[in-house]
Amino acid sequence: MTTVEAVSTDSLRRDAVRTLIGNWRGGSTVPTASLYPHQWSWDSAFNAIGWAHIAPRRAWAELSGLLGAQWADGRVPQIVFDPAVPEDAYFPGPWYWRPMPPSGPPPGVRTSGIVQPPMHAGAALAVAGHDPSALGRLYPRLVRWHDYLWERRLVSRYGLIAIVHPWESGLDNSPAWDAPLRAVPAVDVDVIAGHRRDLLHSRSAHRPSNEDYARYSLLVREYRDGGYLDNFTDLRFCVLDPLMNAVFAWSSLALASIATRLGFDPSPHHARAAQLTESIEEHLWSPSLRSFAALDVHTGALQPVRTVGGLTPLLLPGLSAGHADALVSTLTGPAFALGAGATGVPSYDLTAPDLDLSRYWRGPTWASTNWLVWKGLQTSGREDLARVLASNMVDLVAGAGLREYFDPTTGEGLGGADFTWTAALLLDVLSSLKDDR
Ligand code: 9WN
Repeated sequence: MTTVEAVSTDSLRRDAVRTLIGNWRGGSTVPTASLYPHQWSWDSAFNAIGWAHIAPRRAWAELSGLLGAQWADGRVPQIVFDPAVPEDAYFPGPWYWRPMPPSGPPPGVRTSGIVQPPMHAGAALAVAGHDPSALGRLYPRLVRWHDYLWERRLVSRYGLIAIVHPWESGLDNSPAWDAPLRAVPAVDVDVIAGHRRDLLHSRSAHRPSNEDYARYSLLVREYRDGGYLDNFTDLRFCVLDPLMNAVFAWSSLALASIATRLGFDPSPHHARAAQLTESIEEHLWSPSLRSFAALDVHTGALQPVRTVGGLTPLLLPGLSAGHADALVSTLTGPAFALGAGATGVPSYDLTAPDLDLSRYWRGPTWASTNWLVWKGLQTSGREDLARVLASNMVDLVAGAGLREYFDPTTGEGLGGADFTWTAALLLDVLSSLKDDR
């Protein structure tokens, strides 16, 4: 594989800046022009972290635009649709999510009705390190977003928040959803296959199956027809995901820091982070996997698979030393092989029989999850491994360009090209490597 020595970091930085600028649409950045032509929620948070290094005003515009589409009930939608993009450019487009309930988006704003991991307070705190100007304006919206998750998505029996669709996880096609998705019938497979637009831009071997798309679509229709109410017993898919909960706890700590900076009371945010951390440790730890795992609320079963999401509680400073050490040994062992053969953290266990190194979220490595694990290693005091992962992230781009994802064993670039979060997070990593020297 080409390494960072062979391609100068200046030219990588230039490519990253060019990609961010090329994907900028005046108020937000599309993840990649043809495959994902709208604004995505957790992408925007990662994008803002990158923009902060070169144009903090754009970082704030990105976060403000997303939070401007916040629903009346406080949720921040997974997608904000660009009205200038044709209805059928992406499936499911705006029509599929309608009608919107009274608790929905502001008038005239078209969004999907599900959410994604709440990276935004963490991103806002990072942007504020470069330019704090919009922090006070965004704080009340961030608080309402966290309140929505805490009040409407909390499964009180477990003290954790639920996702009601695999797309809410960000790791959409992860093997962690296979068993919970078996409870969802694959209906109208041919009709849905005909609606798909992703296969026009990406190889079918890299994307989810038509059967899974039929299941995803049915889940959307049922949630929509129920008025987007979070009545878990009525929803076929209801899962406690370690990444969703770890990111929520991490962002709650960021919101506490923001509150302190602005002169507000940080204690509710601290309390949530502590409760989430405790519940993650109590309910999502799998001793046999030596990792955290997703829990299906309907069956009570922990999913018996190791995925990168299970490693992300490393982000939490309150995690017990025992769990943090076990996660690090899982990360460096044969399943993820950090520093031991893999470049970047694979999205799925390299020893699993159904590993698929080119299919999305079933093996490839991604900038977004690498960045979360990188931050997690720093939080857990594993600077040595954090540096290995940071150089892996740079090497992947040096070898294959700013792709959506990569084969962690060969470094081959996969999925969409000129991918915004790959560029944005590369800028962040390059800046930290520079600071290290
Ligand atoms: C559905 C935009 C998004 C990311 C997700 C990634 C992929 C969408 C899709 O692209 O999901 O949300 O159509 O496959 O899985 O994490 O936010 O980059």
